[in-house]
Amino acid sequence: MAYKDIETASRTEIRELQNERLRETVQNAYENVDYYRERLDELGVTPEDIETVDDITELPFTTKEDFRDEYPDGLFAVDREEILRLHASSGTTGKPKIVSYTENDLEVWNEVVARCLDAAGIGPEDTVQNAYGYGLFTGGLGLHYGVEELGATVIPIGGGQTQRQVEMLEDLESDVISCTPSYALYLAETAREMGIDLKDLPLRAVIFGAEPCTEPMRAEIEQRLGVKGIDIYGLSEIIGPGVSIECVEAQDGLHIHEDRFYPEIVDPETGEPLPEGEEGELVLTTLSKEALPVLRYRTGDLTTLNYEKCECGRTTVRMDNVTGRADDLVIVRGVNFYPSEVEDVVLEFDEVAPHYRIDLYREGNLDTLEITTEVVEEFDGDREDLRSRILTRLENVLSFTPDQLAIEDPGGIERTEVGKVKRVYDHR
Ligand code: DLL
Repeated sequence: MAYKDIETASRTEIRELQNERLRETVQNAYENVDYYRERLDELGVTPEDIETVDDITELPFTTKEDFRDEYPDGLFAVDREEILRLHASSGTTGKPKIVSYTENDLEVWNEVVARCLDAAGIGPEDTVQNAYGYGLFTGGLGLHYGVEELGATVIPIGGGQTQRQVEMLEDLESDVISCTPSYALYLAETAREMGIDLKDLPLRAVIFGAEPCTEPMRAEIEQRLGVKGIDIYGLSEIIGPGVSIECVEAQDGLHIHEDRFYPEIVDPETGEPLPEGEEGELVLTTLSKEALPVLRYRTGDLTTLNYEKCECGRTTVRMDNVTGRADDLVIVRGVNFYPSEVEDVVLEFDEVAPHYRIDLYREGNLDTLEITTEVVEEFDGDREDLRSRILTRLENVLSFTPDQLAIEDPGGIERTEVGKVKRVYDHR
């Protein structure tokens, strides 16, 4: 059952609401953000030109560079007095992107996260152990207030303290845990070392997100934790977690809260809109943000959109799971691949653990690729034979031979206890 009527409204009703909210958003951006007013003036576009979402392509894109250039608050549309909270996005280089929320923005955020949890089959009777990091990262507080909004119980444990997490899962009988997919696996490993099998606990779902997760990786999580793995998506620039989620009924794409965020798919190279169903870069426009209205944000995330009605009854558009970003593309000696392709191969082999790293070096003028994975505890076979079988699969999938494939002992690959996992190390 949908939390809000809008989730099952007709496409016409959804469109009407989007048109109205888009007009308000453009007005807000034009009147209150110098940056947008200058950009629109340059393009000769006035807010009156944008009547419906069909006119959205007249608007300029916003990029992560714009956030950096306007650091810290050049994109804000309200005065500091009206801002209740600031967060910052997890950038690894340069200045972070600072994002802000009015009282109303926080209410919207709580609402969309609560709607996500509801779609994931979570209700007021449930206890959610929130293992996303609290602080500037939007994951912790974003999920936290959504759980409370829904009327469920939240355990604000945050990231890390993995043994404590396992104890809490056991002692407080948490029904759900929210964390990154890589952390879910680490949790299962730690539990095992503590002599606890998570499958024996009441835990029934993991709300994972903030990182890509391939289907084999999801299967691994579900099997090791004895849970359903539900994918939640979001980004700080747009709101944080809560942009979209899979419904528990169909788990066939992530329902976007279209009354709050307007999605488009564009060609990552040219920025041209792509026909429905084609894979490209997700572009999002906020439809009701006050403090930080964002027009056509280039998320960098690759996905497709599906407007068919879902078997859960929701009529909102669904996006595919994001397994890669346009800028994740690895290019080695002219060959292109996404890390998710390596992940798929690694997970085909029961003899290796679902952990890997990719190292890129430059030797002279030559790029080299090293892949490292590790065997599972139970493995007692011939490592050389295993290595050559994995290498053959990698050659098939990547269409060239990695320069090195290392197979480490169990635990050989560093785990990420707090924050997002890093799998690609480009030393070039
Ligand atoms: O990661 C917000 C979030 C927190 C989402 C908790 C879900 C759960 P940022 O730190 O700004 O915000 O990073 C946003 O992370 O553009 C994607 O590249 C990636 N990402 C987020 N969710 C998913 C997902 C949070 N479900 C960036 N699948 C996004 C794949 C994801 N990638």
